Amino acid sequence: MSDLKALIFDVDGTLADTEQDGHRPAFNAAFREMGLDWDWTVPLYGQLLQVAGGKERIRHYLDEFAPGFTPPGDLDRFIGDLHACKTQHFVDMLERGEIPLRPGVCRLIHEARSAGLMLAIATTTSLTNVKSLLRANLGEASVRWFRVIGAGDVVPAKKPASDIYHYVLEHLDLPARACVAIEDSAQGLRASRGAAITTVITVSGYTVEDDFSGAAAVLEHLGEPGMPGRVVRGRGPGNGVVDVRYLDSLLPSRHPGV
Ligand code: XBP
Ligand code: MG
Repeated sequence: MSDLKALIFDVDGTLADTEQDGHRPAFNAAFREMGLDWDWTVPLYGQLLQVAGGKERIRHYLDEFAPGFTPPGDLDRFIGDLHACKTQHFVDMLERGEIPLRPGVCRLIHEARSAGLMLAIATTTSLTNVKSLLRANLGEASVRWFRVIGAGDVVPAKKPASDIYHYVLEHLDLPARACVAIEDSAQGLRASRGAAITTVITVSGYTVEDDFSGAAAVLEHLGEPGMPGRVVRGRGPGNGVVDVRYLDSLLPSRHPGV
């Protein structure tokens, strides 16, 4: 019998490779729409990703790269409006089908549902973005497949703080030892491991150089039959395809005494 009761997915970089060609152009489109001449290039955005959360990232950019900028009116209001505009551009891209799921994500979600596992999301991005990503790629009903969607501002501190994972565990009413998290970044790994959750990393564009100490395994992606994911570090699934049985085998209860 499986000790594994729930899978908890990160969103950006994990469900889909959203950052470079999703969030980044959406930010730039919002800047243009609001008459700002800012351009978040691919390398600059890589630096800005050190700060999780879009609103927090805009604030960090102002502090570090545009200290002389004077907002029209209240700064919090300005950042909120700019971020809302960015979210609309991001959702538009999703609705145009421009942001697909990563290999193995759809397969594993269906397999986990068939195996009776609970599904959850733990993300820094907004609930609007999560629902739009799920609906665009898995259909209207898919939002309800997730018992808990922990997103955005529901917790005070975003990743790498563990708040969002504690929130999800509490709402799943499960102990960490019954769950596996799937993440793509060192920040996400810090958040999940801070809540003592076994974590598998599927590396994404901006995170290949991250330090993934503490991960149960680091993989290229979740893999599909005929398209196995390469194992970067740790023990991968024998056939390169992450399934429920493999994830269950990573739980601490499967390695007593370690
Ligand atoms: C990744 C993030 C987010 C996105 C932007 O979140 O840090 O901030 O870059 O999303 P995760 P918003 O990996 O936890 O899914 O602009 O909606 O904040
Ligand atoms: Mg991520």
